[in-house]
Amino acid sequence: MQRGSLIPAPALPGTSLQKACKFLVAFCALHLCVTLVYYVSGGELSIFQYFMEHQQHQYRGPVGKSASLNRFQSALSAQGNATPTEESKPKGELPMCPETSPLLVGPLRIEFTISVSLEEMRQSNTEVREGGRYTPKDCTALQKVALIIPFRNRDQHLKYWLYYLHPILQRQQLDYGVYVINQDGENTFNRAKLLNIGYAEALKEYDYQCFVFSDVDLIPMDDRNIYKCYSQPRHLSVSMDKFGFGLPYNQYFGGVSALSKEQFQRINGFPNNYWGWGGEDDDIYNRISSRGMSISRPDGVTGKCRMIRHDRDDKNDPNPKRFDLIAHTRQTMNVDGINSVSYKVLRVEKFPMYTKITVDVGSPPR
Ligand SMILES: [Mn+2]
Repeated sequence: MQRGSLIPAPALPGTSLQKACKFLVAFCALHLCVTLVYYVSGGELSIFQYFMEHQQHQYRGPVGKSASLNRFQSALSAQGNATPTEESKPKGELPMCPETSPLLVGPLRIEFTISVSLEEMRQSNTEVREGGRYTPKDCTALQKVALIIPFRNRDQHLKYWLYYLHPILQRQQLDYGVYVINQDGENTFNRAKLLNIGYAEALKEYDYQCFVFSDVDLIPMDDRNIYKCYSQPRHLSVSMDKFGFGLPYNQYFGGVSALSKEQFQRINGFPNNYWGWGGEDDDIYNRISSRGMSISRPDGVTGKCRMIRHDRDDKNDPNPKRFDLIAHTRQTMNVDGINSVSYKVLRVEKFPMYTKITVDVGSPPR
């Protein structure tokens, strides 16, 4: 005999109140469930990513490897990657970074009156590795970029450059390394040769596909000005405060520029014979246009940048031969460039925020 069916529950007063309470409890439970589901899926979709990664492992090989091993292997397979702009399927466990980084913030306040220290920089950029190397940890970067800075006696400028650029480059989700190419000795400065050396030396360290050549005193004012390579050689410092936030002339290619490995090879790199200030950037422009390429640029707002004001350096006077040299770019570019650069590496120093390569570049011909 079933007890419940025969013995009716005592008729309590307020049955309708009980019903209302039950309904309220049920409603709260439902609300809790919905909130939970929303919270879980809203958390960067991590559940779905985990699910997708798990599936990829099943396709790619035995399950159950440690995450760090998988990451190591994905780094290896990414190194064998052929082209920088390739939008391929995820390599290993990480998906490709998005075409536009979600971390960008747009216009930036850039000032050179604050005090900056390397130690503070190290503490606020904990993911930057020794030698100024960084690799995004949540996705595979679209490009491996070497930043090449020609340098001599500009430590204060370099501090500002590192202070501002490291956070920007990380937000741009680049797999990058910073190389300061330091010209040893007191001979006349040779910017373009230092850039060639930076290209060659960076490639000895890592499979870089893109090279951004930046003066040490130029800081972008907007992180949407991406320090990467494009289908055409890129001029990035298009809107400098020094020139009233515009181009000094249309063919201007100085300051900050980016060339892919292929673009750089195609023009035989940069000229080695420009000693002293000026002309080498115009020579590079001529090399590019004589190979049928054009210059790609950001718009004038995105391309705004600040130059740290300074006096002209010693041993970097305007080069009186520059106009003659530029006139002969087309005849000389096949014999003078990355194919003929001669130098001696004196020191390679790994600092927390950058790699400093000190080189003997020789002296100008008499
Ligand atoms: Mn300058």
